[in-house]
Amino acid sequence: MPAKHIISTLFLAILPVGYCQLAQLAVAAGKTYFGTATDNSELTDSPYVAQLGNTSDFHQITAANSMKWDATEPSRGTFTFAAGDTIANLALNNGQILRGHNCVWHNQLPSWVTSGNFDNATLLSIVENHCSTLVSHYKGNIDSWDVINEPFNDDGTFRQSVFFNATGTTYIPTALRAARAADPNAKLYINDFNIEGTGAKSTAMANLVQSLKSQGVPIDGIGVQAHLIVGEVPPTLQQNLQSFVNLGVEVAITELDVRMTLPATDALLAQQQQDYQTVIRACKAVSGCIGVTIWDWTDKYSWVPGSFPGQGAACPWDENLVKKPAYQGIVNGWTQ
Ligand code: 9MR
Repeated sequence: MPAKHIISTLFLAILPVGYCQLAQLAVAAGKTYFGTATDNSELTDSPYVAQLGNTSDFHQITAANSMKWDATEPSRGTFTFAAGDTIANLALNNGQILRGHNCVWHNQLPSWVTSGNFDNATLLSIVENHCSTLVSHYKGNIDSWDVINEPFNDDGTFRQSVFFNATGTTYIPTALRAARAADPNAKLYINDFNIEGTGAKSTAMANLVQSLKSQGVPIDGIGVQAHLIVGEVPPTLQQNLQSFVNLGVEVAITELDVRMTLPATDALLAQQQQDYQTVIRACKAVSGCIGVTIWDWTDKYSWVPGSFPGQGAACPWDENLVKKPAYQGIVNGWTQ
């Protein structure tokens, strides 16, 4: 961790609990960070930017889109880092920890990757070059990278992505090794959704991590996205986080939000408060759960309504940047 982060972390740790906000409480609970995703298009909104830079609540950020493949290598061998750099510089200026998201994902790929009909060896060299160049560019600035994003189907089989179809699972160690070589100090993660509770997909993730470790492939963490539904936090969450940690890796909650069917009623917001509290408490209880990131902090910029019509209100602040009961749920999760 850069010296700036160590100093801000120490500062957070000595504040009395009554004055504390989300990041301070996370540190007081022994965690490395509490943070949020953000996106470049949001950075023209001054009140939004002010709260984004409030390190008492957020001392970690993730770029929601601008470090993805379509943003960073839109044509083969041509790398564009301007948008990603904006987020990286914001983090640096604010003294916030930065998470890299992501190197290899089936989504948000440029068409030269999806339609290239590359053979195994060529696609592996493309994956290697992409990860190596991306991770090298941000070397020293990024604490953890989601090197592999969403490799599984919900039944625990491997997703039939362009990478899997050409290389089987070989793209996974190729990407991880390239990332390790590019920035030996960054922690390397595999990140997925619907691995919050126990089940086929979580078992598949555990088996993959175990197999990578037994082959000496670098892997440091499992990212549990936690795009959840109000009233449906899996009861096995804490147990599942612990079983991931027992594999010899750390875990992070990387993309937390809790959506509901609109309109948001008092009862739904109260349940959402409880759900946020349950998730935070589970991370608190598992020492290898190192931090939590919410997938943006305000409903104003949540991805949910765009992907699930009729649903939303998933974040701890509402569309007017006002704290919802969910905020108190996070506070309670860290403190109780
Ligand atoms: O928040 C991101 C949204 O702006 C994009 O339109 C979307 C495209 O798929 O990706 C969102 O972020 C996703 C993340 O990268 C991976 N996990 C699921 C997230 C929500 O879709």
